[in-house]
Amino acid sequence: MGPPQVQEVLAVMTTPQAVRRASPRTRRKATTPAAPDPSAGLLPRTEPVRLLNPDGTALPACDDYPEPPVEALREMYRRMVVGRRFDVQATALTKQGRLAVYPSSRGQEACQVGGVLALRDTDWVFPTYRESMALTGRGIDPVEVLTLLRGDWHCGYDAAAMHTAPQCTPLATQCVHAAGLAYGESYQGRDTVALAFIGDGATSEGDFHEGVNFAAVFKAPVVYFVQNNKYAISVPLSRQTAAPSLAYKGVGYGVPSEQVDGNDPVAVLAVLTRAVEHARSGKGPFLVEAHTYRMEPHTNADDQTRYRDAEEVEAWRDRDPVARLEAYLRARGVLDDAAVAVIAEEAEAYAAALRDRMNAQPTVDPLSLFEHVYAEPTPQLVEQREQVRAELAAARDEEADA
Ligand SMILES: Cc1ncc(C[n+]2csc(CCOP(=O)(O)OP(=O)(O)O)c2C)c(N)n1
Ligand SMILES: [Mg+2]
Repeated sequence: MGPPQVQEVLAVMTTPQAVRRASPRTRRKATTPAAPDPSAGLLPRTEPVRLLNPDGTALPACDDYPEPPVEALREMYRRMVVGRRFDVQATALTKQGRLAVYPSSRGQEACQVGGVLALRDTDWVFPTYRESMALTGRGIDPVEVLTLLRGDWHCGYDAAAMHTAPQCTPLATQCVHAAGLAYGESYQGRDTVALAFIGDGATSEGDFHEGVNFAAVFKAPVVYFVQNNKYAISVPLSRQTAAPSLAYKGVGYGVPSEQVDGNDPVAVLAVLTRAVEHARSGKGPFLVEAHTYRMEPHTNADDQTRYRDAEEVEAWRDRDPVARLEAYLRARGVLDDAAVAVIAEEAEAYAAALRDRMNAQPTVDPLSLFEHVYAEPTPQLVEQREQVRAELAAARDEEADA
């Protein structure tokens, strides 16, 4: 006898007797415990972590994210106030022609400062063009931070000494650099963590996905810190992603993620502290999405009125991170008028010194542009350098004759 045909098998399986025979089995199957959810521990909370209300009053404590020590919060407040004053000064410098371009991070102070405050000095930061405040908050000389934005060809600070990569203008490339550095450090037995700042728009770039994937597979200690400020220049988040939130992008790579209210300084520092600990303890990368808002145009060259309403911007003024932290610290009795005045004075002095130093005309040798491109310059570079040299000499002669 040959093997039963498919139709015959189906006919036997669907007789009433066969269905009755199968039913106890089906019942047993229904009571079998479900397999563990492989995404458990990877998905973010459905709501951003928040420890303070917008008016600075405290919300109930959160077991997963203990509140940072009050001294750290006071220091955070100080750096946020000085950082905001720096930001205002840098914006003014663009209007005076002292700075070519400046992307403000006003409104994002909690993220800028919280990001670097959660790190050790030996950890590495991989910033974008918007992170000037984070870098000054890390203690880098503000003039050196602004060197690139002034139009110079190089990063003004010593990246290796400051454990801070040059500010990245090509979107998301720093995500790959951070993964490589972090992997290299752990490979050599050091417990360095790399923190890569990235914007909401840049999460659509391939480098973001490649960086996160590499870090996940090789357990590189990186914290990917997305500042979702709702816009990529004029492109709103709704045209950027269909994901429930950007933090959900981690699960696809096996990377645990969290979302946080990016205008709540206490929550930002608490979440980042845990993310950094996770990375340092050898568990691989962690993705944090902070919900925040850019209060100023994309840069001084942008006209924000073409793509967003003034009412929208105004609504975010009520969630100001600096006022929020100040109200909280005052209510806890660890900040008073006198302390606020001292910090405000420090911020003024910081801005005045920056203004004075930026008023000095930098002397840049145009021929230095050709150095450091290749160890040995190519024939084309040699030719171009000679061309510039000749043009400069001709201009000098013309000036002397005039
Ligand atoms: C690879 C690449 N593509 C395009 C640009 C042009 N560009 C500069 S900033 C920007 C928007 C980025 O938005 P987002 O990542 O949200 O950061 P934000 O500026 O809001 O901090 C774009 C498209 C670029 N710098 N690099
Ligand atoms: Mg953005």
